[in-house]
Amino acid sequence: MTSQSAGTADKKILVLNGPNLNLLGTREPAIYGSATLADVEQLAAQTAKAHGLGTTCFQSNHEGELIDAIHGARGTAAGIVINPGAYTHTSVALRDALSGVELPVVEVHISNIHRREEFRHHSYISGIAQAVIAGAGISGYKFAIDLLAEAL
Ligand code: DHK
Repeated sequence: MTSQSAGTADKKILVLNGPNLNLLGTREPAIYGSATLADVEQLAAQTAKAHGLGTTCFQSNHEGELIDAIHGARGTAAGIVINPGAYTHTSVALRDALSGVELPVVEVHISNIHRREEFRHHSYISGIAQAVIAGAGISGYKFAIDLLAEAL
């Protein structure tokens, strides 16, 4: 679990990373690259700052903790960037939490999930996301924040 904050409370983007993304940098680098979670969070903070926004970054390997973080975004964040990891393909609860807080959501995947195993092709999150970015590496987080900033 990590967290990082910058910027004013009313103009924050919540950047959420799900299970196993704490292993970025060492986990299957041929698929996920060599950047670490700290690199991702720094990129997100820098991108947001360039738009006059702040970030709150959170990673968890536990579904309930991610849901609690989403609930906490209501009234404290202007939008959510989420890489739900494997919960993408399994979690109705995460989808319900995201639609429940009524904030714009951009779903990010470092890898192109559509070029991988069949079980990764379906996302429970995409149906409630404003946009889905997959296969752009960690730049996907930057693109997601650029998009949210444009919409805000
Ligand atoms: C990350 C994971 O941990 C996988 O479970 C997803 C996603 C893909 C990614 O590409 O960032 O299937």
